[in-house]
Amino acid sequence: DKKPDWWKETVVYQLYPRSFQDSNGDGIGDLRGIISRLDYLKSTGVGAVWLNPIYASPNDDNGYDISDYQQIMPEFGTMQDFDELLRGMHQRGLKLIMDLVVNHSSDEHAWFKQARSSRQSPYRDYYYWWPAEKGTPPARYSTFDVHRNAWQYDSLTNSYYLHYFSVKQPDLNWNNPKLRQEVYRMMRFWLDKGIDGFRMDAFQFVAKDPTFPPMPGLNETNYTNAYNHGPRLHDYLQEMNREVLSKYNIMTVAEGAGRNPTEAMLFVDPARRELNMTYHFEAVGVGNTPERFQLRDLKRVFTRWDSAFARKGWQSIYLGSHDQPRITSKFGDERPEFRAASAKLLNTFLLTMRGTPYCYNGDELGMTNIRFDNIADYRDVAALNGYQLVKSQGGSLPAYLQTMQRFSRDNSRTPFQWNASTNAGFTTGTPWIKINPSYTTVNQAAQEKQPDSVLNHFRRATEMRQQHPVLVYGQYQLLDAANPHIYAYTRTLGPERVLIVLNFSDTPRNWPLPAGLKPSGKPWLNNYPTLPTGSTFALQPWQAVVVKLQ
Ligand code: TEU
Ligand code: CA
Repeated sequence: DKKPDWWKETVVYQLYPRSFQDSNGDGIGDLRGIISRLDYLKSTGVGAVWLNPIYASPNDDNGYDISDYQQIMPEFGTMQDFDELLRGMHQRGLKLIMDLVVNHSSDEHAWFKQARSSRQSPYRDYYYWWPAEKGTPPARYSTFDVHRNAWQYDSLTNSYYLHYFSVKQPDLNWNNPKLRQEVYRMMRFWLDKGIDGFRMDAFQFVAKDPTFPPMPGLNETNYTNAYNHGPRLHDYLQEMNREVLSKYNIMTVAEGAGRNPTEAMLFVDPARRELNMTYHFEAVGVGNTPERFQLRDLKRVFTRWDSAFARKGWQSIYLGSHDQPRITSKFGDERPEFRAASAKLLNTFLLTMRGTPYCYNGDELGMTNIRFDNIADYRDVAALNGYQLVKSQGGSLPAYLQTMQRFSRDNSRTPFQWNASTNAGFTTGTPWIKINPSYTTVNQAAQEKQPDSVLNHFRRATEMRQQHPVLVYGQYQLLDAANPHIYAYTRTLGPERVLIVLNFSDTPRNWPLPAGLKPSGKPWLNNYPTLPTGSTFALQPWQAVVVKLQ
């Protein structure tokens, strides 16, 4: 009776424009570079591309500090380039999802320049201010600030302004209906061009109590929870849905999902008419520990979130992004003998869970962390300001650099590895950030030629998901929950049942099939030539098998 939701059946490819393809030799990826790679994108089997911000920006936070929402960043190209990109994508049946960054703007946005100029400015109320005559404002934590203080004193009007992120990212005041209408107008501008949706940056943070009640004990581990779900958040989303989203056939996904699955459901319950999807940080958080992650924790998190959405709502499935280290380094095994197999296993996982899969560019090749050992190599404001903080506190800089080697966001922001020529085919100039030396062996051109490459495995996986609705809609059931090395589950839709078995370890392992499960025919997908058969699967290191059950 009802048309299926396209955004449930598609695979989203997250594309970091700065690092994807440079077309003019300035060392910075750009829109014409992306245009030149559209056939490649199409060939991977993804259906939608989420572009990180491409709007005018002084680039304090690589485009997440926007100075004009309706202009293209000159480094990335022109509005003509954008229109051509969108046309080229639509001609190939690819959807385009844009980043919507409206928790904050740049301090160089015209609104903020006006707002800071005078307490009487009509734009004053577009941002949050605390007049200094009221004393020091109640403590708020900022994740990127060198002092971790979200209040910045501005002498021009003797007031503090609020910035949850960097000092160049003042928070927009969503309590102000004029601001909200400006945002909706801007959204319509892009939607009327024909874009297919928005990924809504840090959206769970937009609602704030303008009286700023005290939040004692705020720190880097609890600020996300504390800032989540401020008053009227869902009023704003319902208003936005009424006035903008509901008028278009688009997909919306909020970064941040509240504090738990129950809060996440409030964003996506269709009856509430807000958004289609959110994504949470619990799964990626499992790997952000000093020790290597525990597979049982990963299973527990994914299984808990799946069950919360089993009857209504929809999830996003991801392991990596431009904010996270490379998935192969973090959840797989980057050693040369295991890199490819583990990357294929992780992609098998992403494409066989219930929810819309998100692949971060380069993960379809199994790219790995770069591990800079010098602070001068870093570009990320978070890494650089973190270094300043440790330094000013007299902390251990070597220890900080060691942590950054594992967790820095720059690990996943190095240029895409197209081929083995100079600069990996990314640029003819000097790249804005160093290229991972692994490009001589790990690159798209080489993988294109190898039938069993990570890339070609990714293509088989997207095609498999496309062909089998059970992998999109089928019910998920975890098997052998306590097993510390094997992640096994079934997906079931009507009479059809599929088994997925993933050996998350560098050791061959035997996995006895639970009673009653009988494979039927050849696996749909397998990252080894050997087929596990019989009532026990003899699995190779990092082997990943998808097989239909009788
Ligand atoms: O990230 C929001 C967010 O919650 C981040 O603080 C995240 O926890 C952090 O990057 C992990 O290191 C979004 C964008 O994805 C990020 O790239 C931006 O820097 C941030 O918003 C500000 O716009
Ligand atoms: Ca360029």
